[in-house]
Amino acid sequence: MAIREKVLNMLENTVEAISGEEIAQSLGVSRNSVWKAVNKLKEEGYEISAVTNKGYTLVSEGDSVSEFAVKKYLSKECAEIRVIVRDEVTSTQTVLKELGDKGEAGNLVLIAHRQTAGKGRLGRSFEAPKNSGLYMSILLRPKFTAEKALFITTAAAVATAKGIKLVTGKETSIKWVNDVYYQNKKVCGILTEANLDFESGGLNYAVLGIGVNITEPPGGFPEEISKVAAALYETAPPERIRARLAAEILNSFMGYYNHLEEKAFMEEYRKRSFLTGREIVFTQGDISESGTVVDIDDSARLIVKLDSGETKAYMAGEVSIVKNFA
Ligand code: BT5
Repeated sequence: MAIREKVLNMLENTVEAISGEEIAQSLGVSRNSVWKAVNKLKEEGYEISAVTNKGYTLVSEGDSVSEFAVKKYLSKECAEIRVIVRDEVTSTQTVLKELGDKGEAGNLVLIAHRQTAGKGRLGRSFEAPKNSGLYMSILLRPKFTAEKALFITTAAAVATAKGIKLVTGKETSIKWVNDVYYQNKKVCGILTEANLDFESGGLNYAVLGIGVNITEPPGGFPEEISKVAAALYETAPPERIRARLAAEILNSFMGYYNHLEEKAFMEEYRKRSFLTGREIVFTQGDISESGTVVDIDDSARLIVKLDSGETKAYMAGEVSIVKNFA
């Protein structure tokens, strides 16, 4: 256990203030190490007061995310998960893909407090301002074929919706294929990027990225996305929401991922489908077709009854909604 974990444990278990000297003695480390550990905890969001001649008290756990804060909530499905937390990265996807290229083992989770170049699909960007959301990627080394890897996104969408429900009590829906919606707006985007092994037809690795807006950034979302983006909380969220949410999404996702072929998530995906019953325009490249979404099949294809009367199943593409929300 790192020194700061031990310091945190002591602070969590002490009601009265505890001096740096006492902590140092009981852990067998220097006072300077205690001081450094306290500062690191503060950086991670823990509110720790220091009163002269008395010592340290844990005032609040804030919305801290740290490796051990996340690990505390992980279930046995995540026994092999390793967690890294960084203050700022370009994109958690980019960092993990670089590690994947270098041969890093799978089941590695990277969470950042902020991304300076958050990625969406097809070269789009994902806004990830400081401490406003959960920005997390997972490096996976799937044993299954590239075709099955499509279900990583599907499973992740359900895992995210379930994690949100468990931790916040809030109901969300899933907009095919990779968005989670809260109150008719996008609260989460999901991106899966794969590195293919052409010889085996399998994958060298896949990186799954999940970005959840927890609160709006100070001053609100940037204008370009203010009409489409939502956050789970309008005011300050409950303590440690990001660490708990990260862990619950991982618990649920790894449960599905470890038995992906069972597709146990499909029923919930359909139940939470935002598009079913809605009139839409489907676009893929130059093709644009309008109709009504009737279902999502077991291959996670969107089933649309086109205005022409024909029924089509789409694997991938963009969907915009024609009719206003009911
Ligand atoms: C996505 O792409 O929604 C995938 C987003 C994945 C984000 C995670 S965060 C952790 C990991 N690291 C990364 O760098 N990425 C992943 P797409 O379906 O293409 O949607 C992108 C579009 O969503 C943008 O063009 C905007 O319109 C909108 N958008 C951007 N930022 C948003 C936000 N914070 N909340 C809601 N909508 C947003």
